[in-house]
Parts: sequence; structure tokens; C-alpha cells
Amino acid sequence: GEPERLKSILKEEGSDCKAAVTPRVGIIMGSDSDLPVMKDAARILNMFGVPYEVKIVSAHRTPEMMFSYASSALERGIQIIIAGAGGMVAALTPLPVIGVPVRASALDGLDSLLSIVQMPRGVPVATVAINNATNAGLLAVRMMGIRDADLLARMSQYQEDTRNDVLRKAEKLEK
Ligand code: RP5
Repeated sequence: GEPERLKSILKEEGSDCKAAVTPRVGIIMGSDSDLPVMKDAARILNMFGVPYEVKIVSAHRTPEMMFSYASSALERGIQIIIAGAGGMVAALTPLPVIGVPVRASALDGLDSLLSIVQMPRGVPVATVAINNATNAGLLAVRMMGIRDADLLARMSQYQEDTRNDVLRKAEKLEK
């Protein structure tokens, strides 16, 4: 069934969202159709060993759930929320919200991008590129790195690995 399919998508990313530890990051999205994009955030958090949870919460289809999720996130120990969109969530929590514009419509994701980036003054959502949930995960890790020396060190290592990866490829091309 559908829940099984979702679980198997997350399993591919080695999801530890069921872990007994308190999640530090909440990954939320309006529909299971966003999961193929949003799972990249889960993959990054797994890579950095950050506990997270994944939930389908729709501002439009389940507004009560979205309200209770966003307004209780802080007291439940969540530090950062990564959302497909996220404007309403940011209005309901003092936590940092990172929005991922998901390409889901006839407008190629530009509609999602503009709806997230064009927030009214006072309600910021940190917006990443269209479908780039990887960067949402990385930004969350960087934010946590401010108060977590271990994560900060791992981020520096990740950057070095990325750099070496490019250098290796460049070298290969020159041979
Ligand atoms: C949004 O509408 C969802 O987050 C999704 O990106 C899009 C389409 O949802 P489905 O019709 O595929 O459930 O609110």
C-alpha cells in the first residue's frame, strides 16, 4: 500500500526517522508526491547523524494538523523545520524554517519558488533552489553547527570532500 511505498522510499535513504532519540529537524511536506524531492534532505541528515522526523502535513488540506505541528514543534525539541513551502509554518513558530520549492505544477516550480521567497516582512523563510532539498539539509546542518562543534567539523569535512571530488574530476579530464 501507499504507506509502505513511502517507507521504502525513505529506507533507501537509510532513514532513522523512527529512532528513539528526539528529532532535531522536522521535514514536512504537503503531499506524499513531494517525497521523492524532500527525501534528499533526509539523506543529508542521515549522513550527518542528525535525528529527524518526516511528516505529511498540508496547510491547505489538513490546516488543523499543520497548526498543531508548527505550534508544538519548539516544545517537542525540534530545532529547525524543513518544509515544502513553509510560509504558514514560519508564522506559527519562532524556529528557523527552510523552504524547498517543489516542482509540482504546470509552472515548473516557479510558482512554488515565488510563493516561498516572497514572504511578508517579519516572517522569513530561508528558501533554497527548486527541488534542491539537499541544500535544505545542508543549511540545517550549518545552522546547528553554530552550537554544535561536532557538526561544524563534519560540515568542514564535507566541504573538503566536495572540493576534492571536483579536483579529482578536473584532473581526470586533463589526462
Ligand atoms: C501541494 O500540492 C503539495 O505539497 C504538492 O506539492 C502539490 C500536489 O499535491 P498532490 O495533488 O500530488 O497530492 O500542496
